[in-house]
Amino acid sequence: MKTKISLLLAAAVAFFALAAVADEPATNSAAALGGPAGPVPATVMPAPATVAATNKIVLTVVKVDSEETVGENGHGTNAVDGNPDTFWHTQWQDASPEHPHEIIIELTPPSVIKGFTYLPRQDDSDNGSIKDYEFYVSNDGDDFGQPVVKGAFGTGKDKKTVTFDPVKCRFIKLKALSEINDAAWTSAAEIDVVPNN
Ligand SMILES: [Ca+2]
Repeated sequence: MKTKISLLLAAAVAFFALAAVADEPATNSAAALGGPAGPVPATVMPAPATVAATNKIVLTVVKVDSEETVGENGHGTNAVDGNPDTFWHTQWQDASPEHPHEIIIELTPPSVIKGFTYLPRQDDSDNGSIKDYEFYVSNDGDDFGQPVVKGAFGTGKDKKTVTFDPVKCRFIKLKALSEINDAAWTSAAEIDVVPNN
């Protein structure tokens, strides 16, 4: 009888010992979740990435028929750099190619636009300021079809805005047919589009 009781006690001790061990991980886990003892990786979120909050269309010059890069900084890219003090100017140093002159600009992303703007050069000279123009759009950069709009800019240094029915496109082309003083050049401080929104 005494042996049986001892065996039962031993079994009971073993049972509670095993139960305590089995319980241990759960106890530790609960302590980790609720206790102050250190960070809990699963609940630590990384800082959110900064997302540029802008819908601005990025303009990239893909072609100009002519640009002066020796006598002055007349690169075509100056027409979309956001700086009114820099401008695209067709060649004049060793030769002055005749009209028409044109600049092709890619829109990223392709966008629905309802117009474009032209800012003439903002220094004291009028050389190259556009008079007669044609404006085209394209989806592939090759086929521009018929002009979306054509007209003539007035004189003056103010920004000219031309609007038309909204059209989706990936490329625009501004073709200059004449200069306000009938010289051979074309210049542009800034060319931009008017988004349809
Ligand atoms: Ca510029």
